[in-house]
Amino acid sequence: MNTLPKANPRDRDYIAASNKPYSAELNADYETLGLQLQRRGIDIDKITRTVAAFSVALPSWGVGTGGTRFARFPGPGEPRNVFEKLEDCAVIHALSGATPSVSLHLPWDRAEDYQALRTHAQKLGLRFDAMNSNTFQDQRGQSQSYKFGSLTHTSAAVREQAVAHNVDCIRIGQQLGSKALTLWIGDGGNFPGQHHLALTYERYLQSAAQVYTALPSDWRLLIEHKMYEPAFYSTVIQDWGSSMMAAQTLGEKAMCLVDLGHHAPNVNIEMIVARLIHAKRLGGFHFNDSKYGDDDLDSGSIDPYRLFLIFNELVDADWRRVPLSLAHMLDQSHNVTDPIESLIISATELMRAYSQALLVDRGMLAEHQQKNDALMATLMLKRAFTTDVAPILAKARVMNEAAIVDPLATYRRSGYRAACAEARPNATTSTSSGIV
Ligand code: RM4
Ligand code: MN
Ligand code: MN
Repeated sequence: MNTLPKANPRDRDYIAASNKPYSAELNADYETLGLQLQRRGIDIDKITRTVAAFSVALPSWGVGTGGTRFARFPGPGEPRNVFEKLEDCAVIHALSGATPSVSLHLPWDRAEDYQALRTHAQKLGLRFDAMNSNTFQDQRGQSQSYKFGSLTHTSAAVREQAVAHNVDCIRIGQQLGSKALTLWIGDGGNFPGQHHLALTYERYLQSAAQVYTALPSDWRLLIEHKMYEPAFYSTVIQDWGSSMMAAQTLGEKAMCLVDLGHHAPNVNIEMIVARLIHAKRLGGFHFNDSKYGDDDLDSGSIDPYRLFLIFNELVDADWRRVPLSLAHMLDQSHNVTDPIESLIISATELMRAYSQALLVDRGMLAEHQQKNDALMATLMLKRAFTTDVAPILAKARVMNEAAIVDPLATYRRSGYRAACAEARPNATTSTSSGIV
């Protein structure tokens, strides 16, 4: 394997050559697992096909090195513009087989020619997922400041500017073939008394209604809540209750988006998911992980069981034939790793959690629940979670075009990062703090 030349990881031949040494091993492992699952009444091929059909959108801002409010330590060869971000996203998709779409953030991803951007994406085999607006930073040339809020600001002029920016995001998204706008605002206060809690929410509803009105008929508005940060005392859309009431007030195109990192530690997120499914307002996810107050660690890196329990709710809804149409996206900040590597692994972790959730024997689980056999019920989940599904994941990648057996090793061996460092000589060297 070491004799392979440095190569473009998007090259199918390179991927096929990388797969070759593993295929006999994989077939043997897959067969063994298939027999084990058969004894549990599970058809492995059915699971693999379902997992292979899973996909998650990449955050355009995730392919650059992230930072904290203290510092940012950029890595070599970072993408310098949205076109280069898409190239990195295409590498992630070629290797993971699970990330065919990209979510853009404006104005970070502003381009002069959106048709050209769409064509570029098509050539790379990518499409555009939800658009993300940004009214948590001031933008060059704008007349009003968001220092004290945007859609909920006390000043009508600021609110109008924030609404106009969101409408602009929709219009640009239409040119790109996107079908959703994700609305996350940082609005909120740092001091008790700073904001009138009730009136601020009312202003949110009025502004959000204007954005909602601008949605094309086949678009959705995904409302994202976040407990705190940048506001530290009273964030306007701080929880799923505020988000769901807003969605219900706005109309049926408005749905709630759950960013896993936007909750207090130990919050039972899978229950929030279950409630939103019940209310028919679950619109999608921003996947990541967290330990304390952070919201952007790699998916599955801290608490893979929680990730599994969330997927368990989704699979359960499917089992009960509750229709769901979800926008899945990774929303992570990679401060100490190569972002491409983190995103490949994160996409894989989602597929792992999904596969494990598909292994739960739901009939048996329902029986144990009915009989109040708490221990047997919880063991049904543990049994699925502790199954090593690696052969399913590898097979799903092989089944997907341009999929591979060991994505990370193949990426590293290709020398892509070093090639980027040469091809992108003027990548940002800024060491200032920041979210991206
Ligand atoms: C926020 C939130 C948004 C994301 C920004 C960059 O915490 O997660 O979804 O757009 O960060
Ligand atoms: Mn998010
Ligand atoms: Mn976040």
